[in-house]
Amino acid sequence: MFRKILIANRGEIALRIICACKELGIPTVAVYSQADQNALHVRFADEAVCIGPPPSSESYLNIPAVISAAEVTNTDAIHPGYGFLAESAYFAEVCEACGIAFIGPSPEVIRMMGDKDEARKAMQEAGVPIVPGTGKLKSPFSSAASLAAEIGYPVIVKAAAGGGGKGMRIVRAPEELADSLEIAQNEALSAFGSGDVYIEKYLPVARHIEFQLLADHQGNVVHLGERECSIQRRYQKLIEESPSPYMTSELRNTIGQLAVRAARSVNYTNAGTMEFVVDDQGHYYFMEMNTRIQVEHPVTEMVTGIDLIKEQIRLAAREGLGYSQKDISFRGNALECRINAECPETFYPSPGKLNTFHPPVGIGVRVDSAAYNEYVITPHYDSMIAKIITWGKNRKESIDRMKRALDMTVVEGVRTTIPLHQRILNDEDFQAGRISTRFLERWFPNSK
Ligand code: MV4
Repeated sequence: MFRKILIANRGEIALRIICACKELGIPTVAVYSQADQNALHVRFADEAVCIGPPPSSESYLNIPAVISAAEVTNTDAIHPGYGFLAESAYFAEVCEACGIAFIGPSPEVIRMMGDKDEARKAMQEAGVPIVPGTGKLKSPFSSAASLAAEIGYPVIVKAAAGGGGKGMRIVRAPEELADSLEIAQNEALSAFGSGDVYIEKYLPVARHIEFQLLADHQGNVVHLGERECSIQRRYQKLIEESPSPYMTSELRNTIGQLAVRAARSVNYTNAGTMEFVVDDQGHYYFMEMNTRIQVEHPVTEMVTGIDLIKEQIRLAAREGLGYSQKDISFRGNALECRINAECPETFYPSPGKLNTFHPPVGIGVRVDSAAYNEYVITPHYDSMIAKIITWGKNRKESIDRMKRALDMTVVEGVRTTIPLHQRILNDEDFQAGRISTRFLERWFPNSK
């Protein structure tokens, strides 16, 4: 096992990783920017190293600074959390070259999955259904019009280096294609440094369902069921849950086993998520694979009882899984609401000081947060204040708990997404489990 773990992140996920390390008896090192001097991850880690000024490009994304902090503290492993360096194959390689374990999959598999076109090819080879589409297209896109016509409209243009909805454009008719390709290419070039784009058939009423996987270095892979993440706005997830109200245990076994086989076929290790879109007929298609721990991992922890961060650490230390698929069972339902410092109507960030922060408590309620009274949400980082997670013996109990938990949450000083969550939880369609990626369109017709 590791002697000491450095956490290359901030906020609630840094605290979450400290929790796992404390329970495992492993000392921790926090890194922080000048904006985070008073942050809880700094307080609760055993050591802390300032790695630069507030902008993340000069601190949390500064690889030499992070590696130096690991060297001076004699750290033998780094947990990257999510965001920042979590999906940088280059960073994982640098860790390896410095003799520091990267708590995540191999650089090779991070790189493969980071290229959505490569990922699609690998999954197709493993027998996983993918949406009809093209390979990477080259400017001036002379072949695009005929390829898109062959696929059939609507189509969606995606950036190969994208993910999570970045660099995507839905194209409803042939005359919009050329402009969409151009815009997507430019967006991708400035956001990811690569302008590679490709075209897929667009599935209009789709659900976003993702499977959690765990894999050791001996080729053992299990799935921990799915998370339903269809309630999004501008590709920002608002509410996640497990299990999905659409899933049958039969479909879970089918997709789960397929995902397990596919992960094994690319020598996947550590924790990962395979994301699918599922249409109204129950057809499912691979979308992308996330090679990190995800924001919404707690809902899976709540229904399986498995601590995903501890598992990541154990697996990175090359311990075997120690259990198989038949040992994993699912109990009840869990929901997660992301509470952001945002205007609930416009979704504009609302940074500022939390004059009062009182998180909800009580049976079946979990709060993952790094906020406290007088905590300041700075515009330098993302605007999440807390994740409220509820567990119930069934979906109704979990929803009822979430409603009362939100009623008993006090956030003063900034605007939050709590009113929007309350509106969703009180919605008849949501309560009946009738959700899709278009759920919020009715209320926000101008967004995608
Ligand atoms: C799609 C899709 C439908 N058809 N691709 C969005 C995030 C990224 N991981 C993949 N995403 C999607 N890709 C095809 N071919 C639907 C989504 C999607 C979505 C689209 C519009 C509005 C909300 C959405 C929520 C989840 C997934």
